[in-house]
Amino acid sequence: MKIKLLDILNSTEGFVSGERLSNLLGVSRTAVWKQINSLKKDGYVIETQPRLGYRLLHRPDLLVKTEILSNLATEKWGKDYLYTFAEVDSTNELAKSYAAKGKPEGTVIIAEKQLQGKGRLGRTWLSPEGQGIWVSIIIRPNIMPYKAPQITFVLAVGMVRTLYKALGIKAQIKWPNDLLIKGKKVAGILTELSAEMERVNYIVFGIGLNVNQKIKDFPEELRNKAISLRIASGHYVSRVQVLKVMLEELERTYNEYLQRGFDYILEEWKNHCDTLGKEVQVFMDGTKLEGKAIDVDREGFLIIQDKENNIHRVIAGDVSLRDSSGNYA
Ligand code: BT5
Repeated sequence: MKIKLLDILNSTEGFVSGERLSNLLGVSRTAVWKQINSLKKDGYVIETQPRLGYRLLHRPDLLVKTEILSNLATEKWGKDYLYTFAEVDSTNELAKSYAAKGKPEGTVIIAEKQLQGKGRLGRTWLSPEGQGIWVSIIIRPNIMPYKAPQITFVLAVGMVRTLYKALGIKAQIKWPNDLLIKGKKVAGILTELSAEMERVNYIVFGIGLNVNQKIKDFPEELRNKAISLRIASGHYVSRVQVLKVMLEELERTYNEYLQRGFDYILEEWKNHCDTLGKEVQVFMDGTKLEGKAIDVDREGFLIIQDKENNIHRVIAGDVSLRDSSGNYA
C-alpha cells in the first residue's frame, strides 16, 4: 500500500486529497495519514495542507523498497524477495546464507554501506555509505557447475548494457570481472558458487558499482585506478534509477543466456572487452605470466600466447595491460 500511495503521489501534479487517496487505496483516511508519516520517516518530503491534502515535494535517493519497487520493470528479480539494509558486513555473505536457507532465484540484497565488502581472493571492496550500489543476487541456473564462470561474463555484458541505457556511457570490460570507464574501475563483480558434481545449488553474485563518489572520496591508492559514474558523467547520478535499470538489464541478459546460449553473450562481451589483442601480464597463484591475450574460450579461460608461442589457459588472475612505454598498468 505504501508503494501504491507513493505511485499516486508521484504521478499527481499538485495536491491529492486524503479522501481521494483513501478511496483509491480502499483504506481509511487515518491509515493514509499513517503511511504518509512513514514515508516522511524514509526521507520523503511531503507537504500537508488541511483542506488540499498531500503533495510530494522530494524523493530521497535511498535504496529503500518503496523507491526500488515503484515502476520496477523486471519480470521477477527483486519483486518478491528484496531485502534492503542500512549496513551489513557483506551483501554476498548475507545472500549466501539466504540461498542456503532456500530463498529463490531473483532474491536481491542491498545495503547502503558494507563494513567488510569483499573482492576476489580475500581482497577488500570499499563500500562507503550512500555513494554506490552494493548489491547481491541469488540465481539458480540449471547448468553444469563447470559452466559457472560464464555467469560473470553474462553479468559484465548486463552491466555494459546498464550503463549505456541509464547514462549513455560506453564501459569496457576487463577480464574477468572489472567494468572500466576511461581505463578506470567503476564496478567489480564477485561470483560465488555452491554446487554438487553435476548440479548448481545456487550462485550468488555481488556487484559493487561506484556511483556518486568524487575523486577525493577515494583513498589515495585508488585515485588513479577507480572512477564513479558521477566523475564520468560530470553530474550527480540517481542510484535508484541506475539500480532499477541494472536489475532489469541483468535479468534480461541472464534470460538471454539461458535461452540463446553462451556464444551469443560471448560475442557481445568480446566487442566490449579491453583485454583481447593486448600485451598483458597476469598474476596467478604467485606466478607471473607475460604474453598476448589472444582469446577467451567457452569456459571463460583467458588464452595467452607467450613469447615462445606457448599457449596458456588462465582461469583466475589479475591482468595488467602493457602501455605504450612498455610498462604494465
Ligand atoms: C572485485 O574484486 O572487483 C569484486 C567486487 C565485488 C563487490 C561487491 S559489492 C556487493 C557484494 N558484496 C560483497 O561483499 N562484494 C560484492 P577484485 O577484482 O578482487 O577487486 C578488488 C580490488 O579493487 C581491491 O583490491 C582494490 O584494489 C580495488 N577496489 C576496492 N574497492 C574499490 C572501489 N570501490 N572501486 C574501485 N576499485 C576498488
